[in-house]
Parts: sequence; structure tokens; C-alpha cells
Amino acid sequence: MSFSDTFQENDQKKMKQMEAYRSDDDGQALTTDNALKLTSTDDSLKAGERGPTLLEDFHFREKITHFDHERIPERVVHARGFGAHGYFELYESMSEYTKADFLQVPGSKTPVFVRFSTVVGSRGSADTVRDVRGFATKFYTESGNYDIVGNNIPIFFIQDAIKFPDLIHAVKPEPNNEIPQATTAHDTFWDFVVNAPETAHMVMWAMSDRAIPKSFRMMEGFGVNTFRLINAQDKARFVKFHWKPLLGVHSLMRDEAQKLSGKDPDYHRRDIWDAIEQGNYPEYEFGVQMIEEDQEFDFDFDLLDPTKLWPEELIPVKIIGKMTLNKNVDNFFAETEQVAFCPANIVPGIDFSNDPLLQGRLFSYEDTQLTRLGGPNFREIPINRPVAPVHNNQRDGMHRMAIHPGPVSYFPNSLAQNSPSPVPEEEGGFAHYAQRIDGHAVRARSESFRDHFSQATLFWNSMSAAEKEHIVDAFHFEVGSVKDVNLKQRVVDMFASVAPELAVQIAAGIGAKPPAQAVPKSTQASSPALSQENTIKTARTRKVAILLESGFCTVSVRNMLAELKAAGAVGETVSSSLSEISGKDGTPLKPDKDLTTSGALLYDAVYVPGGSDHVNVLKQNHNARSFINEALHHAKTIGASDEGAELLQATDAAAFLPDLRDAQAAPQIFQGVVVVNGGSTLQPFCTAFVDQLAMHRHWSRAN
Ligand code: HDD
Repeated sequence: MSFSDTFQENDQKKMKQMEAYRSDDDGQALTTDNALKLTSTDDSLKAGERGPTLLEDFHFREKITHFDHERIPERVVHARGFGAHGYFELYESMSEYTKADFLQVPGSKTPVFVRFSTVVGSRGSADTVRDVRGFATKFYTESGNYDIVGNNIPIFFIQDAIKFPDLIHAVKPEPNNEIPQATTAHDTFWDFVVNAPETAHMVMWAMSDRAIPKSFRMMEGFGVNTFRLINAQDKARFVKFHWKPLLGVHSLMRDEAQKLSGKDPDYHRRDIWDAIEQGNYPEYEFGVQMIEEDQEFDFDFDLLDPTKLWPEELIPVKIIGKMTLNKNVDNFFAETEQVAFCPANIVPGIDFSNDPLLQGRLFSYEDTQLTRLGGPNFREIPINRPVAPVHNNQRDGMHRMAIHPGPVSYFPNSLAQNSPSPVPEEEGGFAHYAQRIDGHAVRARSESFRDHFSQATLFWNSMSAAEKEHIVDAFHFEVGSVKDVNLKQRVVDMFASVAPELAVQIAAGIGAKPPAQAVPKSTQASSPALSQENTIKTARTRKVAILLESGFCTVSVRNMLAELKAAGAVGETVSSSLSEISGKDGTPLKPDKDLTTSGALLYDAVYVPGGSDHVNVLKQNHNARSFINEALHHAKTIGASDEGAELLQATDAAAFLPDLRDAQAAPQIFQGVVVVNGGSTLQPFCTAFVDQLAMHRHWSRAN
């Protein structure tokens, strides 16, 4: 077997293991759980056709009993999530920094399972709410399962895990009436914030566009806590982990996200499911930031403080591999719901730091699975099984699967020659990093954790004008939803310590007083890596609606579809109904979508081709005009050729477009609106449209 064959097999290893558990019912007889074949499942056994059901109907009892017990407790946080399988491929050997086996050989592949999630909402809540997104990755390595249980925001709300229950109680629906669902826009959350100023930095991120991602495929992931990498010589370095999406980091707008919650509550899961089914596999590069142990105190933030990031300009992210998600789950419950992550799942070559948030997390995750998955054997559930062999003396408990023969289940023993026996470090045994620990037992916080505002200010300073506007808008909505007037004022006063101009704008939006005291900013510094304006921009996998009625210009549509395909984008035809229409040359077309079930919210851009008959119908259709208006207000790319531009003139676009009758055969671009007159069949128009599409949004015209 060649080198690459081995890796190919490695990549498939988890899928092969899962294969053994898959139940294929195709063409099979219906049976009970005891494999008894059944003649019917429609009627219960009765004493006469109109008589009572008999207790002896074991099929009825089994069916109903199983149904009655189908639900398990949802996760106490991150209840709503979506998972996918894939693999991680290493670009370059990390042997200088770590002995982790999956980070040694360039080109090696490790199977992974990733679960994305929101934090606050319950299992049935909407995808596009303003919230932190979970980004949890399980690597099935040859040395055991390794989990990076991260978020799409590089820092956290609190510095010590002991405050986690308080934070979550404050942010979840209020306990007296269980209102509101899946949102931070309520009194208890902001009450916690103003009483815990360490939240300032994370609240800035949560009010930014990062908290309303466009897609799971377009958001970063961060391990958040500081870990250690340990090499074969036992040299340790502090490390932070990063996932960087190859499609760039992109977000929705607040208004758009809120409307999407109604139009398609499954927007994010549908997006990633469809992308994987279509072969548009989500890809994320894996990066590490490393700091030598002897530089621990060289920075103006504490490396152990989880409310601080390590600015990428100061400590660059070294890209070392790529993760590709290439397979959807076969069964949501079996895989996505039952997967159990834990930051304590590490492998030789990786270790913890003393970050007090991380230290608490190491306990919480295993503990919560006991309630959620019903006992200590949850690691035997197929999705949680390592691909590496498991041998120990743990026995019994609810739902035990493994059958251990023989009388020995203890160590040391002579009856089984001490099997299974510990192995030395050189043979792969895990040895904890021998950090020196010396201190008094104190319930206290380090002085070096006291600066709560500098990095919140750094974040604000790093935002583009549009991003700042969105942050102000988010505060306006969130704090505007708070009932307690005093609380609102305290938010304004607290965020004056981040940026006075921000506080003034929040105050104006929510009817509070401007901050009493103008605190000078603690830093003028900025970090370009924090702004989404500086991200990768590409048209790949973007969705474009082509609005059509009978009489459209066939050639224009054909050219646009070809251009979109060449750019890796997806064009969909949308008409007033799903009935067949025809182009002005008589070519029949069955629209992909209709204006009632679809809408601009579900697309990145819209194109209206020429053809006077078709445009005259569109102009009369309220849904078609709203489509353009919505795309316009959400700063999306809009294209129109020839008579297609007349539809734009019948919408809010008219206010800033010049008289389109003067448009030339060369494409003209007005803040993301591309128009052409007489040149719709020419390449430059389609190319200009795709270039604008790649820009994601045109913030200058958003309102
Ligand atoms: Fe947590 C789930 C991420 C702090 C306690 N957390 C959970 C998930 C993610 C994170 C992505 C969902 C995993 C999945 O998809 O199943 N959590 C984080 C990050 C944190 C963080 C990035 C800050 C650095 N978490 C944190 C603290 C505690 C917890 C401080 C408690 C002390 N988290 C949990 C939990 C959950 C969980 C209660 C709920 C479901 C689960 O673990 O499996 O144990």
C-alpha cells in the first residue's frame, strides 16, 4: 500500500467504523425491536372491532413506549446545532512545536466531525438570531479523540468558569415567563453586563456583525482559551487555535437576519447542508498563534485571561492545515444530537493552561453529558467512539455496549498479566505537562485581569465605518428592548469607557442621557485583522436570483448563467409561479423558484434581464418590486440589462439611479447596481456583475 493510500484510508476510517452501525431498512420486512415480523401496524389489538384495546398488544405497547421516551434533554447551552463530517489535512510538519501525531506528517489526513451551534436558543429556535456561534471540532486521531470546542468569537464574556451559570441564567429566557427566546435583547442579560464589566470586550463582538454570520461556511472559529503545545523534548509553548474560512468572513444585516428568522428559521443549516450536497465543501484553514513560555509576561494583557485576544499583527497566525467538510450526517439524532465534545479531550503534544475559564470547562462538559446522554457510557455511541483502540477497567453502567470476557477488571493484576497496562511516554502514554505550581489557596482574581476596556476599544477602533454603524444599530435594538430605564443608562455609562462616541450614539438611539463623564480612550491602536472589510471576497457559492416572466431575453439569461457557473456561483430563475414560461425567442423555461415561496432574503444578488413583455409583468407584481427593494436595502448586488432596468425605476432604486435610457452598451456601476443598455449579451456586463457580487455587500447605500 502506498503512502497516499494509507492517508486515504485514514480519512475514511471514521466513516468505515460508523458503517457498521448503519441500519438499512430498504426492502426489509417491518419487525418489532425483538425482530418479530409484523402483519400490520395500523390497528391496535381490540376486543372486537369497536371494543377496547387489549393490554397484551405488545406491538402497540412497544411502539408507544418507545415514542414516549424519544426525547433527551437538550444541551443546557448550544442546544441548536448542525453537524457534518470531514477531514483535516496537514500542510507542514509541526514536530518542532508538538508531538501530536496528527500534526507530524505533511499531507496526512485525520477524520473530523464538526458541530456548529447558537448558544442561547433552544433546539427549535431560529438560526439567524444575534448570538455567538459554537464551532466544535472532534479530530478522530490515532492517539485518541482530540476536541477543539471553540466559538466564532475569539474571546469570552467572563474570566472565571464559576460565573458561567450566572451568565447563562442572565442570557437565557427569563425564568418567570420563559421570554424572550434566543436573544440577548432583554433586561437580565444587560443587568449582568453592567454589573460585570469584564463582559465589555465580548459584548462589543456580540453587538458586531460577527454575531449574525451569513453562513457557517463564512465564519472563523477560535479555540478561545490558551492551550499549550508540547514537543518531543517536552518544551512547551502557549498556543491559540484558529479556523479561517476560505470563503472569507461575512455577515447578514440585523434587519435581514431578523426577517430570515421567519422566512427560513433553518437558514444556516439548510445553507451548509445544500453546499455539501452540491459538492461545494466548506473549507477552513487551521492556524496557530504561539508564544514562548519565557515571553509569558511580555504583553500588556495576560495570556491566561480569556477576555483578551492576541492581536494577529503582534502574534501572527501560522497556517498549518485545512479542514474540509464533505459529508452530511445520515441521521441528525444519532450523530449531531448525540455527539459529545469536551475541551479536556486532548492528545499527547497538547496540554492545558491555567486559564481559569478553561480549568472550569474541563469539568463541565463530561458532567453535562451524564444528564444529557444518560450515564457514563456515552463514549460508546458511534459518533463519539475513537478510531484508536480503547482498553481499560471501566465496566457496566446504563447501556454498556462492550462485552469484556474474563474475571479481571482491576489493576494491578497477575491473572491477566497486568492487562491492560499503562505504557511509558515514549510508547504514546500521555504525560501531563510538568508545570511548576506554587501558590496559596485563594478565592481571588489576578490583578493582571483587571483591564476590561482596552481591547474593547481596540475592537471598536478596528471597525470600518459600516461596521461601526451596525454596532450602534445593534445596541439600539438590544438595549432599546430593555425595560428598566436605569439599566439603559448604565449601559451607556459603561460603554463610554470603550469609546465616548459609541456611548453618545447608543444614548441617542435609546433615549438615554449621554455619558456623564467623557473617559478618554485607553488606546488609539487598531488591528486590521479584526475588520471583516479586510476578509477574502469571492463570488464562489453565492446565490443569484434571476427574475423572469414570459418574454425575457433568452441570450442574456443564458450568458449570465454561464458566467455565474464559471465563477462558482449559483444562478436560480425566479418567476411569479412555478408554471412554465418562455423567452422572447420561444425557448421554454421551468422556473427554479417562485416569488411567493422565495424572496430576496434568500439570495446574495438579483438580476433582471431585458425583454419588454416580461418586464411589464414584473413591474405590476408587488413581490417583484419588493424583491428589488429588499435587495437594495440589504446592500446586495443588483443587475439589470436593457428593459430590465425599468423594473429598477419602479422601485426605491430610482431615487439614485440616473436616467437609464442614457445607459451605455458598456456596463455602468452605481454602488453595486450594474446596468447596461444594449450590451446585455456582452461579456463585460456579466463580468462586472460577478465582480460586484464577489464584494458581498455595498454598504454605502445600505439604510
Ligand atoms: Fe461551553 C457546550 C464553546 C465556556 C459549559 N460550549 C459548548 C459548545 C461549544 C462551547 C461550541 C457546544 C458543543 C457541541 O456542539 O456539542 N464554551 C465554549 C467556549 C467557551 C465556553 C468557546 C469559552 C471559552 N462552556 C464554557 C464554560 C462552561 C461551559 C465556562 C462551564 C463552566 N459548554 C458547557 C456545557 C456544554 C457546553 C454546559 C453544554 C452542552 C455540552 O457542554 O456538551 O458543558
